[in-house]
Amino acid sequence: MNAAAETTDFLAVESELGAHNYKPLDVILTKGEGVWVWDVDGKKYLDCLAAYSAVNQGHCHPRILKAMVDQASKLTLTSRAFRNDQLAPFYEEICALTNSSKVLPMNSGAEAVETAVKCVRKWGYEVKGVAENQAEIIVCNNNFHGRTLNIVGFSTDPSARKNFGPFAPGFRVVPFGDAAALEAAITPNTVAFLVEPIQGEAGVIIPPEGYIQAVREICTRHNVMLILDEIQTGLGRTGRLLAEEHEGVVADLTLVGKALSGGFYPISAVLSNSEVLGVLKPGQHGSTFGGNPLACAIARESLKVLVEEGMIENSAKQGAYFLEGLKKIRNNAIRDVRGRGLMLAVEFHPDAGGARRYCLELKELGILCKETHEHTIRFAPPLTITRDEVDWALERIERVLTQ
Ligand code: IF1
Repeated sequence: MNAAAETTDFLAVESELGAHNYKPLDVILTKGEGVWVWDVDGKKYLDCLAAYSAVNQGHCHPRILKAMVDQASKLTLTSRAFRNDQLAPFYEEICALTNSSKVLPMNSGAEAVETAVKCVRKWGYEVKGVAENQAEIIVCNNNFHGRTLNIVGFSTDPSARKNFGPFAPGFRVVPFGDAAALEAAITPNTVAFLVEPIQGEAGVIIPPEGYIQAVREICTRHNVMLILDEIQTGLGRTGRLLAEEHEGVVADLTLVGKALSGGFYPISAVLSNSEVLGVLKPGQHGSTFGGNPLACAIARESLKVLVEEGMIENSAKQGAYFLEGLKKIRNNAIRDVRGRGLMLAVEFHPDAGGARRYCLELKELGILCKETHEHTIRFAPPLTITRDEVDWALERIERVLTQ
């Protein structure tokens, strides 16, 4: 088959045999290297999504690949019924890097969120003294924390919730960015506040300066656990290792995932700076693949690469330059341009016809990006992007957005 025929067949087979729970761009990728990906027709694209920040280190990073292949040739999975020689070093390295005192490894981001919810509830009953089954957790409107039933149960996105009920009780929703609203929602049964430092899926919504500091102080004063979901904002995306650092805040539980594996393998972790993880006793939580030696070996190298190759500093530097370039683009349809580090967004006015058409036009010019909630384009390339590659992207983005 020639490549063009192959592309058509991919679409037909996906449409016929796959569930239609996504509406991807019609590009069939076959190779990735650094910030670049290639489709089956040999066309090259700059990846401005980085798998929603799971490929911060760049596609197929050679050092992470080597760590994966070496470990996969030795030992991949033991279950947690036995120990392995990668888990303790992973614990030491991620706790030292994030100044954490306890860690619980899981696989997907949603599993890390669910694990944190279970732990803060258990802490609430066994340490804080909340009556059994009365624990409340506060979340924000327009949150995105994953797709499991419990998590969509506290989503405010109708399409994430419709016809998936009934949902678990015990969650309250407050406006994002409003610390006073958080304090007003706290009751004696409140055990935690779960929030993204910057709301990713909602469209890179950056809270007012000082919000995270304010919620940290409120949670401390009310003996409520602060859970920061850094699954998307963490690991260098916003120009710091963790987004919480922009406000000098230390959460009680910090959730990481995605780039914890550099895009090679599902790995997530619940990091704790308090003893809330200490409430778990053997047999009370776990997962078949959680903390497996292959995952740990990959995560160890992914973290090393992020730090040793200056990706966090590069995210801050290139992100500031990228944002400045986006802000210079003149188009009356643009409502807002915002971002922190390499977590950037261009929001269009609701009556401007939607952002997807710009994504389609950018694809034709060799840039892959994704709209969110119809009117916003996110630009979030791998943190390895160079100044020249940002210039290459900006020239094309300006061309499309000013047509
Ligand atoms: C998809 C969105 C982003 C996350 C935060 C937890 C999770 C995610 C802040 C759960 C995952 C992913 C899910 C992925 C697309 C992507 C996404 F568009 F869905 F919302 F990034 F914004 N917390 N986000 O962003 O992690 O269980 O997926 O490993 O559903 O296609 P996960």
